[in-house]
Amino acid sequence: MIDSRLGFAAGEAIWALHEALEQATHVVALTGAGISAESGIPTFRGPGGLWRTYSPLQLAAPEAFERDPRLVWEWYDWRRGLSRKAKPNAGHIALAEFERRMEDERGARAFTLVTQNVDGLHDRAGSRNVVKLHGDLWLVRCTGCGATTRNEQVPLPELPPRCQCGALLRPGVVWFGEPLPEDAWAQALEASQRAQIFLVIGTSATVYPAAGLAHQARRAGARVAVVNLEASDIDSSAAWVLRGPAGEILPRLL
Ligand code: BV8
Ligand code: ZN
Repeated sequence: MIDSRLGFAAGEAIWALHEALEQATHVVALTGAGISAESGIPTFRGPGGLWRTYSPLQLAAPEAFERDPRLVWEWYDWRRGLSRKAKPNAGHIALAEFERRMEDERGARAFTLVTQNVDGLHDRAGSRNVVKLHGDLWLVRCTGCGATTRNEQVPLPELPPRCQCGALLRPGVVWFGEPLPEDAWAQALEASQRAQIFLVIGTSATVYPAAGLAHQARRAGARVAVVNLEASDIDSSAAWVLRGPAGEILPRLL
């Protein structure tokens, strides 16, 4: 595939970016649903991203949960089942190995993986420091007493699940209109200010503030690289655009 801006075949763009990564002392990678697509988990906007006749934008929202907690939980129970069956793919694994190499060669905070995904596949691939901007499918939080616990039951025995205190449990994820976890956001921001290279992998870069991290990094001097199947809003501010599946590109790149 030819990248119009650089006039290289993707292969040469991969080489140029690989060289730049070799020199970098601080790298951030921001991932989205696209990196889990090759593990069989449908993306938000791509084919198969619909569940029954609902769009994620309708279901991943507090109003939907207020209105019909059982319906929302049926969707999350379905996604938990998919995520459990899914295996980390070569893209997840390449990022976990890159984290280890960067740590060995350049120290503990040389590489920061920031994800919008909630499926837990980065953790299962061996990534150790995963900044989860939008929470975690495997956490549930009580709408009454606020207790947050890890719950990996698939399927859930009853929908909607309830806390011992009797109140409804909700998925431990960030819905539209909800603030991001403060510590995760602070960590992502801090790493983005330090990065020389900011990788944007498998995301349509349409949801904020997550998508804004690449602009923050660039303003602080980073060069942005995109690995994505399709064009996205972020391409215009990228020094490299590698068009193709993350599962193929990342092992070659990293
Ligand atoms: C907040 C967790 C404020 C839940 C998710 C109007 C304008 C601008 C912004 C807004 C607006 N109205 C509202 C907002 C804010 C809103 C927002 O950005 N809305 C968008 C839709 C416009 N944001 C929020 O509400 C955020 N909170 O702003 O709070 C606030 C502050 C203080 C106090 C109170 C409130 C919270 C947003 C978090 C929502 N939760 N997920 C769950 O998962 O169930 S969002 C969800 O969709 C993901 O987490 C991700 O962030 C987002 C986008 O999905 P992607 O990961 O990018 O996936 P997508 O399908 O879109 O794209 C996949 C890409 O991969 C494609 O490009 C495809 O080509 C590519 N691909 C496919 N296969 C491959 C591949 N690439 C490589 N290899 C492959 N094999
Ligand atoms: Zn409770």
